[in-house]
Amino acid sequence: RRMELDLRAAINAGTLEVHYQPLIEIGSGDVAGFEALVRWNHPERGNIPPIDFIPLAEETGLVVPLGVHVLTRACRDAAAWPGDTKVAVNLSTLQFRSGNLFEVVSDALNETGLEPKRLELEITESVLLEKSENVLATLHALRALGVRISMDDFGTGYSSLSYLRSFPFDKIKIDRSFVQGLGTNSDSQAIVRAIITLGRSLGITITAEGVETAADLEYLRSEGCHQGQGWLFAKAQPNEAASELLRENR
Ligand code: G
Ligand code: G
Ligand code: MN
Ligand code: NA
Repeated sequence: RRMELDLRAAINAGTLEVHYQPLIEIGSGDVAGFEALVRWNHPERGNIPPIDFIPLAEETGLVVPLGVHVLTRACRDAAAWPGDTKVAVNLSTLQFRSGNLFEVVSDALNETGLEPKRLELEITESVLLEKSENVLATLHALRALGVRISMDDFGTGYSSLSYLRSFPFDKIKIDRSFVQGLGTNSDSQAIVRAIITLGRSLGITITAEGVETAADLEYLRSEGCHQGQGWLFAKAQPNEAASELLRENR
C-alpha cells in the first residue's frame, strides 16, 4: 500500500512533525504544559490529519517507531521550555506489546535531559484492557521513575471506573464529548461534575478536553476543574509558537 510505504519513509526520515496544544491551569490561566500531537505533511498530499494515518499506523505496527520519534522529539522540545512545563505524549497499546517501552521512555529522558516528572504519558482504556501483567508492571516502573500517567478519553469506554482502581493514575482527561455544550447541557454538567468530584476525592488532577466556549470554561471553573484544553485556548501549534506562548505567559 502506497500510504504505508510513504508513512514508513516519513518515520525513517524523521520528517513527521510534532505540534503542541496547551494545557491551561483553570484557576490562574497559566500554561501548565502541552499535549504533543503528531502531524504528517505529505510531499504530494499536503497535511494528513492523524485520524487518517494513526489507524494505518496501528494496523501496520508503524505506530511503534512513530511513537519513539514523537516521544523523543517531544522530550527534546520540552527540555528547552522554561520552569517545570509538562509535555504529554499519547501511547498506543502496541507500544506496550513491543516489550521495550520502559527502555524507550528512559532512553528518551536520558538523551534529552528532560526531568521525568515533566513527562505525562496518556493512555486509553484499551491499554488496560490488555489485562497482561506486563502492562501494569511497565506502568508501575514508569511511575516509579517519576513519569506521570494520565487516563485519556475518560468516560468513553465501558469501565472507566474499574480502571481507576487497577492503576493509580495521576490525571484524568475528561473526553471532549462530555465537555462540548457544557454551558447549556444539564446532563453533561451532571456527568462532568461527578467526574471532577471523583477526581478530587481520589487526589487525581482533572483536565477537561475540547473546551470550545467561554460558557464551557465558566462551568468547569465553577466546579473546580483543574485544567482545560481546547480551541478556546489554542489549537496545536509548532514548537516555536508554543515556546513563544510560554515566554508571554511568564
Ligand atoms: O491531533 P488530533 O489532532 O487530530 O489527533 C487525533 C487523534 O490522533 C487523537 O486521538 C490523538 O490521540 C491521536 N494522536 C495524535 N498524536 C499521536 C501520537 O503521537 N501517538 C498516538 N498513538 N496517537 C496520536
Ligand atoms: O489524544 P486525543 O484523542 O485527546 O487528541 C486530541 C484531539 O482533540 C486532537 O484531534 C485535537 O485536534 C482535538 N481537539 C483539541 N481541542 C479540541 C476542541 O476544542 N474541540 C474539538 N472538537 N477537538 C479538539
Ligand atoms: Mn490525548
Ligand atoms: Na482525548
